[in-house]
Amino acid sequence: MVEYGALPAVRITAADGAQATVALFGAHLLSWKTADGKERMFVSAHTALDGSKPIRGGVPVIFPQFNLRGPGPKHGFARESTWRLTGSGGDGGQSFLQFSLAQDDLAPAAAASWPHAFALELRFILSGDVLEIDFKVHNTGTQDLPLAAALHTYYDVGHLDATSVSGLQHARYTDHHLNTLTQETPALHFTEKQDRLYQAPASVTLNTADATLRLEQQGYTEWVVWNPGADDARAMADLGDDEYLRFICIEPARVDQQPLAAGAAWIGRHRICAN
Ligand code: TA6
Repeated sequence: MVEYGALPAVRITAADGAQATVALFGAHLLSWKTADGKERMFVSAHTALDGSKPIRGGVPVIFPQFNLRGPGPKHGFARESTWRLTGSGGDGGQSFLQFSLAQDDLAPAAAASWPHAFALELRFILSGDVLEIDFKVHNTGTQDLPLAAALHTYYDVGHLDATSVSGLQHARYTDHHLNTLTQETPALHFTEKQDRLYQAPASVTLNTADATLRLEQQGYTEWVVWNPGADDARAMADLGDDEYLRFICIEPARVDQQPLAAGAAWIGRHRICAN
């Protein structure tokens, strides 16, 4: 165990030196360093790191609701719940950490907002310059569970000016004005606020001044791409006025709550490859 701010966290180091740090609060990935020592995650210098609020940065785990698309707390309660470390180890160059959360683990307010029994497993697998995050949701109840899920990943991009996302040309998306459009350009650049929901291909590429990351997903239905831009950033208490220039979020997501049958399991896989 290590301390990250005031949060207990677990750190793993792979054979080649790649490293990941995950807080029990939210099973929240706070840092991912590839074997070259380069930090790939952005965490705001203004975020709470004491469990009193969700963390602004890293990988917030979104469950069972995306944003305000449901009756519960914004982006769900998983990012504000304390998970259990249920596995760790490694072999053959891979290292992993596994966290679990079930209905009995919830704080009273979250439990009161959610009448469905469930069991979550989140597994981080590190090897070389690849991070995989497998997210399993098991409906342990006797009725359908309305399921939305996402990994709200904040990438450290150095500077927004040199950043783009490719692989989305011709994809349909909904923007923050709720217009549904088709992306014409080969790459998305960030000259203003972006909050887009893509019905999109299985992989996209994040290009920054000094890195290329290939992002793949299976089991999810959308990619959400978000940067708040200058005005929204100024209005956020847990983000510095200029910090929006340092990150973008690219999120594998199952945005709308869709029923997961009693006894059934859903698995979302996300693979991030840096080179
Ligand atoms: O994923 C994009 C988004 O849903 C945006 O609409 C924006 O509000 C953001 O997430 C951050 O939400 P948060 O609750 O973490 O402030």
